[in-house]
Amino acid sequence: MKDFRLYAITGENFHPGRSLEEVMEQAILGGADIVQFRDKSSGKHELLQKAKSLRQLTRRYGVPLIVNDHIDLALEVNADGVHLGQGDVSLTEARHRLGSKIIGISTHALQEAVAAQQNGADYIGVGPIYATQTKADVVDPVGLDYIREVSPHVSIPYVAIGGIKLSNVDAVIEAGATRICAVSEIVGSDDPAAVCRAFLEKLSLKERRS
Ligand code: TZP
Ligand code: MG
Repeated sequence: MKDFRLYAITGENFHPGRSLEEVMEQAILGGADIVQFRDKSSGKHELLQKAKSLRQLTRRYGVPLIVNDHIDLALEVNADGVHLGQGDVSLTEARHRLGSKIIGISTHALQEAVAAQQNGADYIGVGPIYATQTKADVVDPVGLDYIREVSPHVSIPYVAIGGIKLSNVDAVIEAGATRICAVSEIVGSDDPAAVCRAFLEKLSLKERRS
């Protein structure tokens, strides 16, 4: 898979009055280089309409589109891949259905990270680093130590997620993360593009120093 640095996930409840497309376009214009469509409340028809529209948008900018949870939907709109949780279908089954598409999986502990890599994930989510209100059934924060733990054991890309804000991302980067994922900080901002630029500036500063 093409590498990425700033992973923006949709969260429509954070931007009432602004459309999914306009907010995600702003994120992309600010430099988000991968987008995940995550929607836990829409019905089937609405999910399809939104996924199609995000597919058009991301295609226009050459940005990969990942669909959370729904393999069928990802295949239907020809998304670039799927993001799974630990309780979702197995990586083996997902790989069987998705062929060479991107498969990412959330991990919360080292053994999950190692298993994900062994079982063919293309990338893993590492978190939640900090407490977050965005995900209803989220596990307790794993903290920065999990980033330090994962780095030497995993060779596939890993992305830090969970409660990451411009105000705390420096510590996440210091702990070793080179890829950042956020929902509320990006899509809940009045200026998603500026937030994305600021995240990328912080990641670049670290790259220049190392
Ligand atoms: N998976 C782990 S934490 C999380 C997801 C989807 C939510 C992250 O949202 P936020 O708003 O960036 O804390
Ligand atoms: Mg899931």
